[in-house]
Amino acid sequence: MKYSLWTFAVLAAFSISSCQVPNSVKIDEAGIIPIPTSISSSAGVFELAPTSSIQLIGEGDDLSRVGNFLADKLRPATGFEIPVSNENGDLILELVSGSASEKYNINISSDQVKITSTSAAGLYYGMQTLIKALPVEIENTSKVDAEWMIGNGIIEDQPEFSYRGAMLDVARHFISIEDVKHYIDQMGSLKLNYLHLHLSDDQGWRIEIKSWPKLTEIGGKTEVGGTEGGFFTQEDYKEIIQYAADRFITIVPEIDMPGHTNAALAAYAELNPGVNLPDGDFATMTEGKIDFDILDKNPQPAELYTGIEVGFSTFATNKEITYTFVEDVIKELVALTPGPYIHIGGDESHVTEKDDYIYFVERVQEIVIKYGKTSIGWDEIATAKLAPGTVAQFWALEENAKLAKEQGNQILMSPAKRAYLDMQYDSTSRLGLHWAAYIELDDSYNWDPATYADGINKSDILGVEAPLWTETITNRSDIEYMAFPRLAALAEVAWSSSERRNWDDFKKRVALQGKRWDINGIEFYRSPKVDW
Ligand code: TNX
Repeated sequence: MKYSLWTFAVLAAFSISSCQVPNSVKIDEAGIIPIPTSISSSAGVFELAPTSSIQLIGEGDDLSRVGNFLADKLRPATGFEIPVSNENGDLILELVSGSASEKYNINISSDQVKITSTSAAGLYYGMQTLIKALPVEIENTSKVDAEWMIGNGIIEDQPEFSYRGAMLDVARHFISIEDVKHYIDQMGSLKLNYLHLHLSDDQGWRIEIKSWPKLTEIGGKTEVGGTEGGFFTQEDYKEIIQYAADRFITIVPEIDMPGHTNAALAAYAELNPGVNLPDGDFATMTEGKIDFDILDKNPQPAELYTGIEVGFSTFATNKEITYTFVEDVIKELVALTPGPYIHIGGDESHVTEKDDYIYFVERVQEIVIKYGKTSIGWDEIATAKLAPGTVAQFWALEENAKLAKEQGNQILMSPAKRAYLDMQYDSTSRLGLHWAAYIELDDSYNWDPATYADGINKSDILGVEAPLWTETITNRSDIEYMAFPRLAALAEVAWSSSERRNWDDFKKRVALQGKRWDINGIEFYRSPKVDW
């Protein structure tokens, strides 16, 4: 016999490891969400080994933090030590010189994986891609037996939009700091980079303001349904900001005004318009007529509100005390908030006279500018004169988005029919509203921000944000049911180009993502559109 059995066995083993890469480990078959700009797969595999280690090339705390994140993610399931250092390693994170961008590359060969970027944020996104390129078992928090293989290849990736956001409404139901952090973790894994916190509404005021303490003492007491509310102390808020920043996520705080302000109006009588009398209060009536002078001097505090109807409250836009108040709040928020934006709300102010509304929005933008920040507001603010740089968040009316564009301002895309995570999936969904639409997973996925609204093009758009309103949502499990899998679809809409997006392909990838969510204990909605 010319060839021994051994030779045959060695040849067979060689061909499996270097040529016939099983489909399950091919890099272009991995369930990477959002889909990268380009993936090219080649022969062979990289395998994580007990001796694997992370090598950092470059300087800075951000770089070490990304290295440690990766190590912390890989250690539990593999049981490997995975040291992090500047010494030679087979998992390389390299900060390269060049103007900082979120772009990254990954080069996977049989002996090493190398991620390069000009920024630590880019390396963080590369790391998230690498994790999704590994077998789903990597999500386990204790050791499992698996072959930790990744198919060889090259990934090049960069985001389509610079603002990729999610919003949590912590006002209708208060959401604990732990649950906010948990949401931030999920956002990071989907390469989202802005978390908008809706901190005040009719039903609650959720951020401590030291100069106006009754906002939280009174305004934070309750929530929708009458259960106990809550609020973030300034220390809590700073903790959230840091936790988010460690994951390259910027917090955008929102104080919704001049409407949606009942909680503040319950805390401070003087912010109320004088004529806002509770039913049946005749104390300020003279001969059956309301005495407006007395009311203006002695306005009544509003009652705390625990329902879900909106549009009935307004600050007194004609009183100086209102602007003193707004300035104090903005000053304290700005001192705590490193990000560039303050969200000033501005939606559904149905009981504010149009002229008063415009005056208010214009004045509040100036206050935000005075403290060095840029305003974002719901699309209605575009009916006022927008300051340069102010961003209009499109949720309802295309004509408002157009008004913003005509003024030379950018638009943040959150069309309620596609991007609202509080909309029901269908009529059987156990939670959610449906005033805008029923939104199944394919509806969240199959739209293009750059063509969605007539006349609004890619260059007019700052980015995409997925808001989660919490009228019907009370805890982590509710959040997970509404946000997942749709947040993954919207993250791909925000990150990946429309040419790269494909529903049939996404369906396969999100099914793999579902396995990860199962391991993470995330109670996502099992959309019937996907073969989970
Ligand atoms: C409309 S979206 C609102 C919110 C509600 C939401 C419920 C927007 C700017 N205003 O106050 O929570 O609908 O889907």
